[in-house]
Amino acid sequence: MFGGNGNDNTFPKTGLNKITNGEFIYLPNFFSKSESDFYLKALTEKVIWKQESMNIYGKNIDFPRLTAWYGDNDKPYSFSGITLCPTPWNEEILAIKNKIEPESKVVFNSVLLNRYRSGSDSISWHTDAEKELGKNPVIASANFGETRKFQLRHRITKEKLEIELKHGSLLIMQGELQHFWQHQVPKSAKPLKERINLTFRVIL
Ligand SMILES: O=C(O)CCC(=O)C(=O)O
Ligand SMILES: [Mn+2]
Repeated sequence: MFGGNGNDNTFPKTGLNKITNGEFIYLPNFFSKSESDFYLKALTEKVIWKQESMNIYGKNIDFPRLTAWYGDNDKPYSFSGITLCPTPWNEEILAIKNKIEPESKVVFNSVLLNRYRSGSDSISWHTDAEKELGKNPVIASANFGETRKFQLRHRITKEKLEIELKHGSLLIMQGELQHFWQHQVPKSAKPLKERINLTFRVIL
């Protein structure tokens, strides 16, 4: 069962949510419907999407999603056994960045984009706690397209929380969250449309 500190009806709250060992800001209608429709189309068409793969025991396994890495610095970023070099910002991604920065109180220098083509695409349990993100990183996650479940799991207590990330929502993860909680977007057996997620980060 996924809970929310014992009270499912009020979780997550719009705004700041403080949980054990971390906090996040949840803004379900951060982007208007027309802005969200515009960004979904523009990002689908203009982003340079890549099918990355990971070598597991000598076999190349495709990631179950398409990815892209944009940013203003030339420091490569490594995760899940791959290293990505940033593509320079485009107009739409910069506009999204400019809109979320005042809310996040951080100036981001890079963004990882994930494109989930259907319910078969997913991202499995992980933290965004690589050392180049520093201690207690602020990560702002913008969502366009299909609603997907975003699940959090405490690394010690195994407590689980779930947030539905819908078209136009913004989730800002901060505090100790990345050090104590893993997160995932699970696969779904339901037929689901495309979803694009952008996680803005500061690479030190
Ligand atoms: O798609 C999402 O909501 C999460 C993506 C994510 O966790 C990541 O890219 O590190
Ligand atoms: Mn992540």
